[in-house]
Amino acid sequence: MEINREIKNITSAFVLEDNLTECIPYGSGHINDTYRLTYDTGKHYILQKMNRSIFTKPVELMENVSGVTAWLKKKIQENGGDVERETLNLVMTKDGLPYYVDEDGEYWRVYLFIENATCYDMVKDEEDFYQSAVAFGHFQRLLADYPAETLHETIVNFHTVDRLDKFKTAVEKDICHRAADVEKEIQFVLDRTELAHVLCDMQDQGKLPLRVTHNDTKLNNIMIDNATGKAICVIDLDTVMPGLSVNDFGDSIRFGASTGAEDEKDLTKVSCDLHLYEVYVKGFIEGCGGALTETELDMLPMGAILMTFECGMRFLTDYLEGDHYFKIHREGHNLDRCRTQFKLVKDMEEKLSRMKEIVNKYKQV
Ligand code: ADP
Ligand code: GN1
Ligand code: MG
Repeated sequence: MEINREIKNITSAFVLEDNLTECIPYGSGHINDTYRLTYDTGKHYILQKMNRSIFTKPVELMENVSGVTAWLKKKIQENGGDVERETLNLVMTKDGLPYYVDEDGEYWRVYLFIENATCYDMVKDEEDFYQSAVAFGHFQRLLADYPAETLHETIVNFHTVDRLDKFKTAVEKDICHRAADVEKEIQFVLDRTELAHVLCDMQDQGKLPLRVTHNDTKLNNIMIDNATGKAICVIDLDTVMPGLSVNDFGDSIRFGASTGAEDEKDLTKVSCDLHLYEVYVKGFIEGCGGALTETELDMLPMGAILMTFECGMRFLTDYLEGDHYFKIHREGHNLDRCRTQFKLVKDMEEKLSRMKEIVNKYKQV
């Protein structure tokens, strides 16, 4: 990407080196615009334009990210770890802020680049998946005593039954006239409206504790060290909010224990791999180090089903509304994504008792 005046202006607002030689789009996230900066010293940074239509409270969001990364830094230091690789590190602006607002009102931030580490979009080696499980579990544990009440709810009702209401509205409005073509998928949701209530009800009844959660625990939000194969850093902290541990577990299973990509068109390739599920259960429970309650452990399989259902419903809602939320790279991309999620839900519903047995096996260790 040509280093245009806009990028030069933005980067010069931050405390960075002088001679920027390259700025290229980077990664495969659905939400933010991410770039890798290279300076003539060879040093890299991550530059991100935060998605303003999704993150409507960017200042609060950056307060969350600053608070959580400072907390993690302290814990990593206490444990003798490498603070520049084991957590995200924000680069400040020359005005001492963790973000820069450009002339158009867009919010930008810069992170130190974590070198010699990779984010994987699919499980190629089950050890990577195990590592991501330990890392997300460990993230839970390190933040178990973080004052969760000081975190802002940056996206209100992120995992609640409100998602179902939004879906129903999208079907009723049908602004793109797409509903008639996806009757089967719509019915799939309507057949499971009770499912959408299960975890919210338990939370309301105080059966599941509120925790600091990541809310986007995909395998590609973990950086794996190229040399050691160990998960070193949990990234993408935009959705860190108070929430449920079972949702964090569930999102990892939805993405990483699937035998197909999130947008696979050939649904015969998509199912929940129980071996990978077991690998993750083991790693997550180990990483949490006893931080989860008995009920949380019992609800892990339900978390996997529900998060997959919710994500499929979100993809379908976005398809019906004209693909304004998730970035798409082809016609019908969100519908393809929805279909993989519903295929997984169905498969997990059939495998539920086995999924429970697997949790029981590790919870007794
Ligand atoms: P999105 O919310 O759009 O998914 P992410 O914050 O996950 O954005 O970043 C997108 C990609 O950029 C990641 O998958 C990863 O490959 C890369 N990335 C993000 N932060 C860093 C970092 N600090 N060091 C190296 N690569 C990073
Ligand atoms: C989005 O930014 P990314 O690609 O890591 C989304 C998640 C979804 C995910 C589906 C803020 O995550 O909630 O689960 O896509 N992030 C937001 O792949 O909505
Ligand atoms: Mg990401």
